Amino acid sequence: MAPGTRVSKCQISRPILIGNDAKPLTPEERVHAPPDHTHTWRIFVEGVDGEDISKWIKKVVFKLHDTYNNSTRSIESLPFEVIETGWGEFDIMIRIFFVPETHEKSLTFYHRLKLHPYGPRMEEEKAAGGLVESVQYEEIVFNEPFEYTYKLFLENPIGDGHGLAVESEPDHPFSQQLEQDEADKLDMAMENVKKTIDTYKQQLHELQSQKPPIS
Ligand code: SLL
Repeated sequence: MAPGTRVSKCQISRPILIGNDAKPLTPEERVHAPPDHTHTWRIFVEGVDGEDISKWIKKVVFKLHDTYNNSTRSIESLPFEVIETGWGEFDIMIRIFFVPETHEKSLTFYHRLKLHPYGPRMEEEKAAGGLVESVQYEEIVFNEPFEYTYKLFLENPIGDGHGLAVESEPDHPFSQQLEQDEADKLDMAMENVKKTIDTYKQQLHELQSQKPPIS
């Protein structure tokens, strides 16, 4: 396996947790916070089972609501999190950038910031003094990963090994080669369409030039 090449016909998936916790500000904290702020909250991207995700995630950019100063927060080291206070719930855009060795494009996720007790755990959350948590489990799939990513995940299994590389079927539908073949076919089809249009244009031109002038 040569370095800097993709491991063909292989997929690796890695789970991450994207979420937030929040709790009402205490009277003491409210004194120091802006007058309309009611909660303190934390938005985060974390590994599962305490995995050090900075081995493959370079930075995480959290795009907060425009009511926040410097609403784009770029976090370039662990923990990938933003702690803030506020009064309202909103969607946070989360962009994950991978370390250059993976050669992977960034990925975007959304998380709805939860501040108040509701949903199936409402009673529990109320009993906990309004401490709420909203966490989503995501699985990032690396299709035909570069050798760096392949080795990294193979050498650092998490949990019961779920997320390790899986050898896929020989006719794996998403291989880079098949993708390139499809792109080539599309290019050829486009070329043919262009040629046909040119031929028709030429024919039209000839017909028009033969037409007797309107009297
Ligand atoms: C709502 N659509 O109405 C949402 C907007 C805005 C949240 C929520 C305070 C920011 C700041 C804050 O909590 N903004 O003042 O720094 O619920």
